[in-house]
Amino acid sequence: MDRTFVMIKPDGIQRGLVGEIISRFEAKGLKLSASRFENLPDTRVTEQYKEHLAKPFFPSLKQYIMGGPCFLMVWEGRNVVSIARKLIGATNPAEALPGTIRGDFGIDIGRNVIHGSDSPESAIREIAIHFGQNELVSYTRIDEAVIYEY
Ligand code: IDP
Ligand code: MG
Repeated sequence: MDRTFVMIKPDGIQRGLVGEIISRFEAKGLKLSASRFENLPDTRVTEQYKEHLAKPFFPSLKQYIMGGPCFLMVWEGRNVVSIARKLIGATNPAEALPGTIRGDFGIDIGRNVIHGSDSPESAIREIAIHFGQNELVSYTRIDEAVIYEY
């Protein structure tokens, strides 16, 4: 099964969206394999967003992500990386489609509620930044038998 890294950002926590967001992933048929609620240290925020280090918005992005606790998750499922990105919606919530998390709950690009890995390679990299192998829980969800055709 594929895995992806998803993180509810501090604005999502403050606005009480954790349960709503987890529900959407669960209802889709994806499987939670790890989670942690924490204040992210500078080092992991920088590592997570290192592709954006030289961008003008990097300092404000870092301040945003370190502005309060985040809820970190690993989700599992066939093609979960692209499925999660679709559930999350476009980077700019003003342009994200209704029905997506950012489309339903956000307005500003700098307060877009949630992060999701953009490729299977990024997912592997990001999961390793935040979670140890021993934190990834392996189990079968009973409805997998009817969610997947094979
Ligand atoms: P993504 O989160 O949809 O993958 P990226 O382009 O990888 O989007 O940007 C990472 C994060 O940086 C975004 O989710 C958003 O929080 C922030 N960000 C991206 N572009 C801007 C911008 O132009 N202004 C402010 N923040 C931005
Ligand atoms: Mg990205």
